[in-house]
Amino acid sequence: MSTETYSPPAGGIEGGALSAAGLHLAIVVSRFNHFVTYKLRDGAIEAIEKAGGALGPNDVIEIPGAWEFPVIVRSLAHRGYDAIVCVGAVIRGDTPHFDYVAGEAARGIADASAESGVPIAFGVLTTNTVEQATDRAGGRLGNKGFDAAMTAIEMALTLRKIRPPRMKPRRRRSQN
Ligand code: INI
Repeated sequence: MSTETYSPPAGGIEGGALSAAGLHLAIVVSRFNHFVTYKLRDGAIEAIEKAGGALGPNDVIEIPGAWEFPVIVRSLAHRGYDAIVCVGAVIRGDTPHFDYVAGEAARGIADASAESGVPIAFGVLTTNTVEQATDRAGGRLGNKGFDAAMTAIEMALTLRKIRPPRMKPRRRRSQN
């Protein structure tokens, strides 16, 4: 089992190399297992603020469960965000439900990111027990929401370096 958390590049968060200032970021948080996911969300918000970023009132979006991630991130990816952070918790129960929910959430998020070219960080815990989840949501193994947000910031900055920011479409002059 890996206990590694996000490791910033040289000159990382404190050094300003990972500045989120001016980035348009969204956090999508699933409410299922909210005693875990709200802690992940708070970790993601903390990371963005620590990196000098700001979130608008509509940039933290709640969805019912992890199954709903694909449809929402697919839509958000076309709304001008530089990166999106998904935080959720799928915890194994007595039935195979876990496998469907976790598998489709992961696949849908990966597909939306690859198709849109917008980084979408996967801060969705998939664990066998509640304890494994709480350990990773501000517990003894850190906060994977924080880590996912830092990953999203780093990826947005990396893409800015290797490609110019998208031009805003020019408004057409009215004919009269
Ligand atoms: N959703 C989760 O985010 N985590 C879970 O652990 C979970 N389990 O175990 O059922 C879960 N189910 C709900 C699912 O994401 C959908 O919201 C639901 O099926 C309605 O589409």
